Amino acid sequence: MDLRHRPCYHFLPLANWMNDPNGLIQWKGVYHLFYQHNPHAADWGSMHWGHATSLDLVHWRHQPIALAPTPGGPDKDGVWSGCTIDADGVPTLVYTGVHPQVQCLATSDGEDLITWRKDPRNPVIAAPPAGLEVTGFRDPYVWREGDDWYMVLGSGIPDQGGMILLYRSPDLHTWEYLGPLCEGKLAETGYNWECPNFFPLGGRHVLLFSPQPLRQAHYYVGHYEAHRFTPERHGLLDYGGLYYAPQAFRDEKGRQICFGWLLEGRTKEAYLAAGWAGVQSLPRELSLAADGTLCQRPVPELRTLRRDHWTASAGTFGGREVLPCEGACLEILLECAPQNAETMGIAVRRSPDGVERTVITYEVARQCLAVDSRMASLDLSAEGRLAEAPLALSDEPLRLHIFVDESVVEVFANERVCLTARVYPSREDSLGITLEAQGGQARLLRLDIWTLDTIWKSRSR
Ligand code: DQQ
Repeated sequence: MDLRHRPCYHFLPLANWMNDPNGLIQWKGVYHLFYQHNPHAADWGSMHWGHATSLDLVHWRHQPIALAPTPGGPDKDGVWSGCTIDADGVPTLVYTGVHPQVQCLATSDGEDLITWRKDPRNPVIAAPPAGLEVTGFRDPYVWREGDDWYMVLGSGIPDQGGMILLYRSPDLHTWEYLGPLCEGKLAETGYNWECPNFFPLGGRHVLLFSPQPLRQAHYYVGHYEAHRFTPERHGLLDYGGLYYAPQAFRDEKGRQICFGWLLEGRTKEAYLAAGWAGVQSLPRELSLAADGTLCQRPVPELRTLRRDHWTASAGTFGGREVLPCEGACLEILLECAPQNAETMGIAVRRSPDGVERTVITYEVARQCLAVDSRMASLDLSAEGRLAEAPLALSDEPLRLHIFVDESVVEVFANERVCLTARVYPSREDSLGITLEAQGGQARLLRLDIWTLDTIWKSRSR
């Protein structure tokens, strides 16, 4: 296996393929992260549920595979995405078995959630609602409301668009279809919605979904009443184009925490050769701004990874300034405001001659934040891109919180826009950082940089 470019503090399995986060839960103090995993290759296929545990959302311990396909069973062709619930004290996984797509249960009697027993009555939902032709029927997300359980499933109607199906059950075994929770338009949000999450937040309801074929994670904030959801606000959880299928859960502190799958940004040949593919995003705490915008911030537990610290005094900057610190695993807090600059930002993973670089720039006139990874690597198997996000700043500085982790650059801007890139510099010395402003000067209000520790005890990362 090729260890180059493997992140040090973003979670990933020891080898092979990972995609969606599944079954996130804090059970008796311990955080559990399950995930879509192919243990046989660094490629999507033969879906299992991998498993890892953590006491702090930052340091993870690999656990044995939680669920594997059962030959001849309803999940013979794969154990696809789903959730974990506390069913009156019994840890219960609700997931999709294929093919065809059906909904199944598994329970654990241990407190450590290591061993799972599939329910002999599986599947508990054997087919889509009678008379409904659907583009997909998967990824259950279940919650308790009153005396009943509710489930949303990702789906869509051919030629119409994505749709969320809503079910209700008194006992997790018999399910009644209540109707569509909400639906989208084909031209706007694709033909099939995957991995729905639906939960209350800040007095409203939030729906997360990942529409095919868009490869984006969307959110709606809106109003839920009488089994219907009316969206009022819409946005993307991440504008980098490599973040998909997020899952959110409420932890014991009452925080709504979200992980998402970070795809590779290199060719399939490259990740097959590397022997690993797929990374989880950092855990992000979700909240709502007063206007209903979904806010995301990295959980404060990540500060325990901070090691060497460098800070700059406030002042102005213009042109390109090489900073006296560097690294491939960094946390950067940058606050700046345009004095008369047209663009301002910071470059990371930069080679001394600037041939390799990843540039994070705010363009003042267009009110646009961009992460440009097109020059991140001289290696042609790295698929760099220019990703942009709208970011209107009124009476506030640009506040960037940047996490560089070998091949991950995860950017939080003013707690309301996220943009993640994958970068694969070819040069060992692509570690530098430059502060950049064009067209004039920018005011530097704050710049703190820390090197970050690895979360793994050995180099097995
Ligand atoms: N990944 C799973 C599906 C889901 C998709 C299969 C989203 O359950 O719809 O690996 O990435």
